[in-house]
Amino acid sequence: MTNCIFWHNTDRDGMLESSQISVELLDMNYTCVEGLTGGLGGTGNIGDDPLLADPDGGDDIPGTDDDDLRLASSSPCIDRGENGAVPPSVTTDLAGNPRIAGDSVDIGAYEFQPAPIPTASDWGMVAMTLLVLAAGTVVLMRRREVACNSQ
Ligand SMILES: [Ca+2]
Ligand SMILES: [Ca+2]
Ligand SMILES: [Ca+2]
Repeated sequence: MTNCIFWHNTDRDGMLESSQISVELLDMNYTCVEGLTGGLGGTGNIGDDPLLADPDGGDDIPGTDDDDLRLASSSPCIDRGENGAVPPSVTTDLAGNPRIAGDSVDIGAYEFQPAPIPTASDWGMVAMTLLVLAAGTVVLMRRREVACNSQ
C-alpha cells in the first residue's frame, strides 16, 4: 500500500493508528496515517494532519457526495508520495487532473494542482488594469479638487 491517506476513521478505541489500519504483515510506504506510531514499519510514512479541504463537505456529513478530499495548499502530503508506485496507466487523479504535478506525486487520491505561472499576456492584463486604476484615481483627485475649490 503506497501513497494513501487513512484519517479520522474511528473504532471503540477512538482514532488511533489501529483504528485506521489493523492489518498485520502490511507493506505500507509513503502513506499518511492518523496516530502513526512507526510500528507498522515502511518508509516515507507520515502522521501529520493531511489538511483535507473539507472532508465531510458542505452538509457536514462524512461519506456523502459533497465531501472534498482534495489537499489544502499547505498539506504535508503534497509532493511526498512515491512516483514509482503510480501505474503507467494512471495519468489523472480522481478529479481528472494530472496525477503527478509539481516535484512529485502527492499522497492521497487528489493531486494538488499548483497555480500556473503567469504568461506574458497575463502580465499585459495586469499592466492594463493598473493603468485603468491609475487613470481613475487621477480623475477622482481632479473631481475632489473641483469640489474643494467651489466651496
Ligand atoms: Ca458530506
Ligand atoms: Ca464540512
Ligand atoms: Ca505533487
